[in-house]
Amino acid sequence: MTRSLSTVVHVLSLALALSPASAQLANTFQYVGLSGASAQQMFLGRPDRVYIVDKTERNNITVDGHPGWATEYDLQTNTFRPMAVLSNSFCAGGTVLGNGTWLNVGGNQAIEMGGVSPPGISQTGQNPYGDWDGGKALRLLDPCDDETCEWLDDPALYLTSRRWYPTLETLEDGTAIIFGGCEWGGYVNFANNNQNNPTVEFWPSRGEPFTLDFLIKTLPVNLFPLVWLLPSGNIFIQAEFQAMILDYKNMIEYDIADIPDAVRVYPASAGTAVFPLTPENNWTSTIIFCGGTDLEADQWNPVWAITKYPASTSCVTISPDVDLTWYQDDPLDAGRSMGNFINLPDGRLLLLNGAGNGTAGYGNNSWAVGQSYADEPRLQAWYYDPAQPSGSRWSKAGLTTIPRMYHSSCTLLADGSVIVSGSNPNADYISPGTPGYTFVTQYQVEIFYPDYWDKQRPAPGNMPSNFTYGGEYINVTLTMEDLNNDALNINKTKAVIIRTGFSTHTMNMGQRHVELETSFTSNTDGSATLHVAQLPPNPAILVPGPALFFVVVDGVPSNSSWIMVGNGQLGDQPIGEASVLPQSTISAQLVAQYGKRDELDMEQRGFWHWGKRGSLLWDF
Ligand SMILES: *[C@@H]1O[C@H](CO)[C@@H](O)[C@H](O)[C@H]1NC(C)=O
Ligand SMILES: *[C@@H]1O[C@H](CO)[C@@H](O)[C@H](O)[C@H]1NC(C)=O
Ligand SMILES: *[C@@H]1O[C@H](CO)[C@@H](O)[C@H](O)[C@H]1NC(C)=O
Ligand SMILES: *[C@@H]1O[C@H](CO)[C@@H](O)[C@H](O)[C@H]1NC(C)=O
Ligand SMILES: *[C@@H]1O[C@H](CO)[C@@H](O)[C@H](O)[C@H]1NC(C)=O
Ligand SMILES: *[C@@H]1O[C@H](CO)[C@@H](O)[C@H](O)[C@H]1NC(C)=O
Ligand SMILES: *[C@@H]1O[C@H](CO)[C@@H](O)[C@H](O)[C@H]1NC(C)=O
Ligand SMILES: *[C@@H]1O[C@H](CO)[C@@H](O)[C@H](O)[C@H]1NC(C)=O
Ligand SMILES: *[C@@H]1O[C@H](CO)[C@@H](O)[C@H](O)[C@H]1NC(C)=O
Ligand SMILES: [Cu+2]
Repeated sequence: MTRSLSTVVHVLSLALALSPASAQLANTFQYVGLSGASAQQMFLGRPDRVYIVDKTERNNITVDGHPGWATEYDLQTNTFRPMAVLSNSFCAGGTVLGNGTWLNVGGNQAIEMGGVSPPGISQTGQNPYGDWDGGKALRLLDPCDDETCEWLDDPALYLTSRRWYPTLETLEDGTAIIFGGCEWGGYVNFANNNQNNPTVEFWPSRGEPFTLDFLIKTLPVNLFPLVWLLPSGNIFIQAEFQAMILDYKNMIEYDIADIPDAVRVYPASAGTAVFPLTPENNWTSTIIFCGGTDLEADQWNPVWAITKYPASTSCVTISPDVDLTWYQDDPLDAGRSMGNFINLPDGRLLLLNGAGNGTAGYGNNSWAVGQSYADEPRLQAWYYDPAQPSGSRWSKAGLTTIPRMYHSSCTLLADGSVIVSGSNPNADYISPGTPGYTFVTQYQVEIFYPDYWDKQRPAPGNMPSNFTYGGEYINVTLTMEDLNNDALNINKTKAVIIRTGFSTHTMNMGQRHVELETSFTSNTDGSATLHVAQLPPNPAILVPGPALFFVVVDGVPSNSSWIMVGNGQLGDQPIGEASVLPQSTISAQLVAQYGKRDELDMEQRGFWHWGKRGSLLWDF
């Protein structure tokens, strides 16, 4: 390819990027449909299916003759299918097991209109909403593509203790561990309410629940404790201002230093996530916490105007397996409670949703906004790039018009976009336009399209459908077009697995981004084979179960393939030797040819930026 031809190609691709159909989507939120039930909880269960679970309330769907509180959302048609859930799944937690079954755990007693549960009301479905007591509930779903699957919500499978606001995490063998919660709910877990459930248990059960001192010491702010399995096989837990490491195999607790600046756990509800675990960082977990509120233990009694209290701007990180120090990170542009972090395939994080003042929760206090304990919706989404130097990690993403307050959720989708829905800081359904309510029940589903959306997207061949721990590497093929017509881009290509997690209360339980080791063989025509290692031989880096596999070329992700990590069964996973990759090869001729092209590209990019500022040169 000659210099002048590549210039033409480049200008043409600019023209394409500016065509109206695509140029409008990057960095925008688009309304796509209605969710049927408000998305308090949401997860991607199949490549084109998102599952939504709400608390029992007067939703706009009917199931068995009463309002329903779960739907399946079809991403191809943007329509929903009502689904039956027996019990009140109010503030339940969830995760996906190593065999692909999703769990939804806990909830509240049965309620009537207005979200109230007067003494003596039926706990077995004999009320207007037909809901059963969900306090001990354990609900199972095997997602499907043919609209036949239903939640299995069978009291015979229930837990032995009540858990309202429990956190779930999946373990190395694909089973689940369930943390904490309380018996009867409330804004926080006031010690004098005597309803704390400071225990941990497994599912499938391994016997009596185990009491954690940590979940007693962290009262009253220990609901939905923040929990991550670490590559060491220990578990990191954060609640109130405290933090610890749990050796869950021996149930030994190790306290570490308090988290600086703010409470991050619900209802302070910071945005939290794990940075990508990569070959460069030796698959070390670094966890980030952004926002929350600096309310002290004695300030949680909502007798004062919490909605006027600004949320925290503080961001901190910790890498618990290697260094127990808390580090300050680039702060937020403005305080945020209930921000939600999404791991993007290109290695950045997206922060969206939430509010500038107040916290999660609701009530009828005179100072509440309607019933909301938060105000000042944060409509601006941000990218956070852990690869950038300190001081320049945040950049603006997109702006929505829909407040996503308490009880909203979001998750990455298989095509690299992000679905956002929910918001209902109210005891029951509140319709748009209800006087006195700024924050109504939200059914609108939006998709956020990250800035890579409009770029030439790679469509590699031979995308895998499963990964093992160690074992033979695989080959994925890329054409010159996949490499954006630059043969050298094969050396900027990454292979990434993402578990999207179970989204609720601004946590995406189990969300993880793991980059695999790669090498490549470049062909003389500029196409290439990407050699992709299996996962490192350690299931604690990425637990077994369904996930998304992306190939990312120079920051632009492909559509993902839907994969099963591990052997698809619960139990110890087969572990092989770490994959041994071939040496990377690329012909000297390609380097000479495309090396020059790269220099030309740099000039073009400079020109493009200048043109954009002047906004005259590229007005196609
Ligand atoms: C409620 O359901 C009706 C009938 O399906 C539909 O027309 C309407 O748009 C829905 N409203 C909301 C807010 O979802
Ligand atoms: C996964 O394992 C659980 C626990 O044994 C079981 O209830 C569920 O049916 C299994 N799912 C599949 C798809 O086999
Ligand atoms: C707030 O008041 C409304 C209207 O009276 C009632 O339906 C609702 O249950 C109350 N909510 C709470 C959290 O007390
Ligand atoms: C990477 O982490 C593993 C433990 O997960 C450790 O054994 C190994 O020494 C580390 N390698 C480097 C280069 O730090
Ligand atoms: C949010 O908090 C700030 C700081 O306390 C206050 O100035 C502002 O008025 C609050 N906003 C609302 C809508 O209450
Ligand atoms: C990605 O998938 C969508 C369908 O979900 C399809 O329309 C699009 O062409 C795919 N893009 C690539 C680059 O494979
Ligand atoms: C893994 O994928 C390969 C190739 O796509 C397939 O041949 C094999 O049967 C799969 N294994 C499992 C356990 O699904
Ligand atoms: C992968 O590609 C390399 C060379 O490009 C080849 O030697 C190897 O046999 C291929 N492996 C598989 C599993 O196709
Ligand atoms: C890939 O890029 C790196 C650094 O940019 C360079 O050191 C390496 O030699 C390149 N690999 C090949 C095979 O060209
Ligand atoms: Cu809640």
